[in-house]
Amino acid sequence: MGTENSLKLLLNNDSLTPDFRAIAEKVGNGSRISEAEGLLLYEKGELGYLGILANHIREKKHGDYTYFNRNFHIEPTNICVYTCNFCAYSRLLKDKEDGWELNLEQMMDIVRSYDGKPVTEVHIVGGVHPKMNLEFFCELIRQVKAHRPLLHIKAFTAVELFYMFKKANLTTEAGLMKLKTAGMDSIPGGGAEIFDEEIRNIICADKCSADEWLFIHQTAHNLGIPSNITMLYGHIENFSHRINHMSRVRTLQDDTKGFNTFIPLKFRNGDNDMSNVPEVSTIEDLRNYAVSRIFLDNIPHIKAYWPMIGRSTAQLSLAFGVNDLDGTINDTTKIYTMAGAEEQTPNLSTKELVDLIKQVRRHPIERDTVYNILTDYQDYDFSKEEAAELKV
Ligand code: V47
Ligand code: SF4
Repeated sequence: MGTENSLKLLLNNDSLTPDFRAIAEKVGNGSRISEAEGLLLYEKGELGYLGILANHIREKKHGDYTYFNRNFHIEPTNICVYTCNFCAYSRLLKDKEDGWELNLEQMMDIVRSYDGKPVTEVHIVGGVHPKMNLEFFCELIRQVKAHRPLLHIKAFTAVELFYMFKKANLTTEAGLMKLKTAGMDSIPGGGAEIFDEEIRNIICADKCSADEWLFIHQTAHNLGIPSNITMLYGHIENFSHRINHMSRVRTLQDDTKGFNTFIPLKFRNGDNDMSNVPEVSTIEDLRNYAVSRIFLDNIPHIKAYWPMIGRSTAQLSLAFGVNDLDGTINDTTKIYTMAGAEEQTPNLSTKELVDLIKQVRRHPIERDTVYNILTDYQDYDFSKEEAAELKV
């Protein structure tokens, strides 16, 4: 049954209350819901109802297309000057024997290990090391670009950037221009956590504020650097904090149009200072994806980060507004593994990712970082790649 029919059936249902009918009508005619309506969806929206609305929007925007890319991560260090309570990954400089610090050569070795492999993006993020400065990272980016000019470099959360620019005594604009000139192509969405100041002060008091995070992304967008945006949910925040977070995103996006993708990140409670906080259920994950899709009418893509939620929930999420599954990753990130995420060795070959998408009757599309379509995998013959050992 098509998405139009599902919405029609929903609207024909006499037991729909006026407020839920009004929201469904707005979704049907493509208009924006209010913060109060977003909150109502979180508080009282039933999973089936949310799924119909979110899927309607997803299919209006993207049909069955489900995007992924072929990427790998570099995590330069897990030494961090900050002490976010939810973070299982970072170590303070004084405990550095417990952590890692990669030098330029070691990071270039990682890049070179992908020579000849069809990856299109490197995602570089890590802890905020007091001694890894802007010059060091500009040099890393220059070397990566010199070695592989077509590799898209998505690098550094606003939290890392804020610290780097402050230490270098540069304005946000000047710092971003230096990185852009070195070859940085876009900025990932990490570090946003939850913008509400009260909650932010409890879970990550010492790093850049919500306004500072948003200002870095706003400036990046104005300089032609696209970015993503995350939301860490399912800890001590409540639904109105999530709506407030997304409302700030929506407002900035109206102005800049620079965000490509919204990425809800489920709080995982393994081995961190918030291990006493229970994790939310899979149902809550699906409800959250759906409300995000419905609320963020001006954000093109909603991503489920499969290493975090696992393959089955990632598949389910594709019926609740999600249209992107990030990338093959190749076991190159530790940030979730260390917090007890589903996937302890996150690694999917392209074929496995394609099969995962096809199993739930969606249409797998390889994209580049900014969503240009690279390959349609619906009827793809993998035998040539396998024969050439290009498997990633
Ligand atoms: O900001 C840390 C999160 C983020 C935990 O832009 C945790 O394409 C849950 O932002 N439980 C960094 N989450 C990763 C990130 C990201 C990932 C994938 C794609 C993109 C993109 C961005 O990881 C941090 C923080 O919110 N995080 N610890 C935890 N215990
Ligand atoms: Fe550092 Fe990022 Fe961990 Fe916070 S979440 S402690 S900024 S590595």
